[in-house]
This record gives sequence, C-alpha cells and structure tokens, in this order.
Amino acid sequence: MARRPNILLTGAVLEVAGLRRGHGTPGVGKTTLGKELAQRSGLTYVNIGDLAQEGQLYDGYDEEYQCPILDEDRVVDELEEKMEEGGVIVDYHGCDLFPERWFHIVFVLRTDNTQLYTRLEGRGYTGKKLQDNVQCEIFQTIYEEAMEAYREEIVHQLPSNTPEDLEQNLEQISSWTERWMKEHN
Ligand code: DAT
Repeated sequence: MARRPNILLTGAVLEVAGLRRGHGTPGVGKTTLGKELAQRSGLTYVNIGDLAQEGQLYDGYDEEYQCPILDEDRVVDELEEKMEEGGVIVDYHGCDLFPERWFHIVFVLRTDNTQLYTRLEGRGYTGKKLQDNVQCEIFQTIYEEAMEAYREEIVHQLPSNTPEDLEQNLEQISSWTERWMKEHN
C-alpha cells in the first residue's frame, strides 16, 4: 500500500488546564480545513475531541472550565495503529501530547484576535474561558509549543481569517501531500 503522510492541524491553545484537555476548541478553523482537506486528498480526518467523546477517554472533570479532562495516554494508545499506517489528519488545539514521530508536517492556524473573539462569543464563550483563549492567541503559545515539540522545519503557520485563506490553505496542503507521496512511493 502507498505511503501517505500524517498531518497535524492545530491552533490557539491555553496554558491552563481545561479547554486544551477537554474538547472545547478555540475556533481557528481546524475542523473546517481538516474535513475539506480529507475530502480532497483522501486522507482520514480525526478530531481528537470527538474521539475522546466517543471512547470516553477522560480522566476527571475540570470544574473551573466545566469540561472533562482528556486522558492523553489513552488517546495516544487509541490512535497509535492508525498513525503507523499513515494518511491521517489530526485536529487538536494542543500538540505536545502526541509522539513527535507521528507527524510529517504540522500547521498552526492563526486567526486575528478580533475575529477570534467574535467567533468565540458567537459560540457562547464568556468570561474567563473567552479571555484565556484570546490571550493565548496574542502570546502565540501554541506556535511556540509546536516549535518545541517538533522539528522547526516541519512547523508552519497558516493565516485563517477569510474564506480566501481557507482556499489557499487547502491548495497548499493538497499539493504538499501530492509531492510527499510522489517522493515517498
Ligand atoms: P476549530 O475546528 O478550530 O474549532 P472551526 O473549523 O469549527 O474551528 O471554525 C470555527 C468557525 O469559524 C466556524 O463557524 C467556521 C468559521 N471559519 C473557519 N475557517 C474560516 C475561515 N478561513 N474564514 C472564515 N471563517 C472561518
């Protein structure tokens, strides 16, 4: 069977417990991009929040953020076999829980704060949850986390503000995937 790459789509994340380990995601467009990319490229889209929900891969409950806490070890075990086969697009708002060897490329989606704020408000986020998510986008927490967790050459930032950005990101990642497959098969 042809070798296919594994892609990580990540985005804004916060340092404190709760959201990053639960399944609330900070609306930077990972799901939209990931699902469309899967359709175009034939790769398999995996949303870590949904996976955890389905398998109840939780370890306790975070009272402050009012969401379940992800059991990271069980998530990694659950995905190991699929990742070894290749051809998986992983969508999660954190990145240092995954083994480095899993991914051939990592994309960190960036949304301007004003837009992120509006989108999150539209989802009903308020108070501390809203503040923390916007805050961490300002400080580029996730990008730094990605640069530490993976080889810098494979970590890329993608703007995710407009439908035009989405289309450009799709084209860019699709052609990268085709090139990767030509080189590795
Ligand atoms: P995430 O999976 O990161 O939480 P999402 O894909 O669910 O984000 O998108 C959150 C919202 O933003 C959703 O209403 C769709 C919209 N959106 C996603 N990508 C966008 C883009 N490039 N331009 C404008 N809106 C976008």
